[in-house]
Amino acid sequence: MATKREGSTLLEPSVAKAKPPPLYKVLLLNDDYTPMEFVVHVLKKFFGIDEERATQIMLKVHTEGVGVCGVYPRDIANTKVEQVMDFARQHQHPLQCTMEES
Ligand code: NFA
Repeated sequence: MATKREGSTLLEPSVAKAKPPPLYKVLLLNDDYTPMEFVVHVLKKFFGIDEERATQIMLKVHTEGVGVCGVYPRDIANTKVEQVMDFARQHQHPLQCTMEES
């Protein structure tokens, strides 16, 4: 049997370590039309962020093009993206929300 060594990528299958599940960043993207107050509202409503921090994140998205709303396991991140996209569509704003492995 192969000897198990810390840091090795060549482990015997029977002693392979379980990898922790990946985390995903949920991102908001800037656009020219969605009102700033709507973006702040989204950050408070779906990500539990307070007014001051939500305003900081909104301004980062506005000036830099993208910002992180939070970091979650895949299914939770995916649900957040769907909730934000549905809410923006219901209000006829073009706000885009996406996710990427963190
Ligand atoms: N850029 C938008 C505006 O000037 C505000 C905005 C911020 C939109 C963050 C999307 C994300 N009204």
